[in-house]
Amino acid sequence: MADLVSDIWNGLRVLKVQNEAAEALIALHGAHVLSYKPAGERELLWLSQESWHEAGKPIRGGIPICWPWFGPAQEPPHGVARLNEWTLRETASEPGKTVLGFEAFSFENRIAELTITVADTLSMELTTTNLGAEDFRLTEAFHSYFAISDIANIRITGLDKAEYLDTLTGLRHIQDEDIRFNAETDRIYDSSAAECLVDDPAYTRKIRIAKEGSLSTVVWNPWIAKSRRMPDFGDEEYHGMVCVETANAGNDFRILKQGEKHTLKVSIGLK
Ligand code: TA6
Repeated sequence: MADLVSDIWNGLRVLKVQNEAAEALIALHGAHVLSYKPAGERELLWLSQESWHEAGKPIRGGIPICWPWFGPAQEPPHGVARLNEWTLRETASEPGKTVLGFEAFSFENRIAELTITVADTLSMELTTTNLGAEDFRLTEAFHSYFAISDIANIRITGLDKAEYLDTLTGLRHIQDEDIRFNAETDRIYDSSAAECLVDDPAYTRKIRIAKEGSLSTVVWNPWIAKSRRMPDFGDEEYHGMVCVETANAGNDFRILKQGEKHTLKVSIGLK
């Protein structure tokens, strides 16, 4: 059975992966994972009903690739990788595993090479190489949006006692216990290699987010006012999503000298 077919989704060229372990949908626009569903389980990722689906604009939801910078400090926010078309270079299949390798994406003197593995976990590896003569300060993230029963019902575990920057106030704090949500939350935990769980009792599941090459995790829910300010985000959609982003952000930036590489890896699955 062909485990990989091309299709069109909201006018975008997509790759549909279906194997014994899972199914996934990946747009070539931004090499953007839109959906990941382990066999017999409900969808793990969240997509906005108001998302844009066009060149030059980011898809709202799934796993945007923020590269070669993270955050709004530079234009466009979260870099250029998620705004451009990527090219599939090769695939490899075995029972319960489909591996997709993409052509290098280049921007100025840096390249990003991406591999996505769809199996009983979803893995993504992004390797940056600095081809320039100057040192390069890399920030990046897999900006993962997870589908949840309700933001009031869930908690994020794994970051207890971790230090974080509250980007809403600019103040730094130490996390006390699990992360729960009762307001806009936008935090960069930038000194932890820990794996996190999205613990969702109402969905009787725990989504596990493990990582390599990262000491930072970004946790975000826009809550009410910010949801209303975003044209590509429904006013009430904040109830059903949470971002747990696998990053090199905040104080966890990486300096790549000429010829140096850095790989950021995330593995997402059910505990
Ligand atoms: O997730 C962290 C964050 O930087 C938030 O501040 C918020 O802006 C979010 O990313 C979404 O950014 P975007 O550019 O995709 O609207």
